[in-house]
Amino acid sequence: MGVVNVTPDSFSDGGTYADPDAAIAHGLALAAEGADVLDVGGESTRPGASPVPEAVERARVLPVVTALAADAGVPVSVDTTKASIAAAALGAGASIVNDVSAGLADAAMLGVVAGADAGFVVMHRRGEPRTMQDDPRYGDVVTEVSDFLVERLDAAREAGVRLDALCADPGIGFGKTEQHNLALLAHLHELVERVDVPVLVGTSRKTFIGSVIGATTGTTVGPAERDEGTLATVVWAIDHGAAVVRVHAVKPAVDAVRLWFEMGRIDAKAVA
Ligand code: PMM
Repeated sequence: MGVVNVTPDSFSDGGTYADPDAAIAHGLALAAEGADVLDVGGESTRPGASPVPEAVERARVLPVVTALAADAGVPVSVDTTKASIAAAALGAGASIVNDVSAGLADAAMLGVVAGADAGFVVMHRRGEPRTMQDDPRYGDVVTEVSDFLVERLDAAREAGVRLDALCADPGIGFGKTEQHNLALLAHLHELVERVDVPVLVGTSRKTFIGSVIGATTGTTVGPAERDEGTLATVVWAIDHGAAVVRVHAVKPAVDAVRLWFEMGRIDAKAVA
């Protein structure tokens, strides 16, 4: 899944593709690099971000969804917590809703997704972007995140979303410390088994990657310098059962996963 942020303030690529034409060109380039899905977002979810008014989000997202759904040749998802934006994007050709609130931010969301027979990504987060990194605590992060996802997947099914339209996401970096993120990745297989639907993992350029590298090198590692670290988490996530990885840099991820795949299927005894 390639990230297309049409925002002035995302932590990872803020402002680079705020103009719709630049975002469309970027999405087409990501599809050409091998993205199987393009995820278009018009509201930053970075820690500390403020909510975006509906009209602003709509104006950012719709032209980009419309163009990419028509021309990219891959499914388009819309990264939103608002049912009205989801409905408009689905009407404009998107086929998946990626909701970082798991349908909790807007009571109309599950009905919109079910009514459109769209795909739905259910993500775990703790708190709102403005406050979510204020000392998050868990007793057992893997179990608590898994329990939440199972509960929200059940709610989506009860609202009429088909089981085969659902995907679950532990929400790396959303109300989690570096240790919580590492624990969720370390035990990803347990979460994958628990939720029993395809799992999406989004580690790309997140703070914990910079922290881990910075702790050993004694430097500050900004988002633009986190792609190599991201790759390790991408291969790890796929190797531990993730079905989808959400990344900014698509080509390196596609290449790395191709190598992982070939290593996994080689029959050493059949090699002369
Ligand atoms: N991360 C971000 C935004 N949307 N959606 C899902 N499902 N999973 C994620 O991990 C996720 C997301 C934040 O990253 P960005 O600001 O670079 O898009």
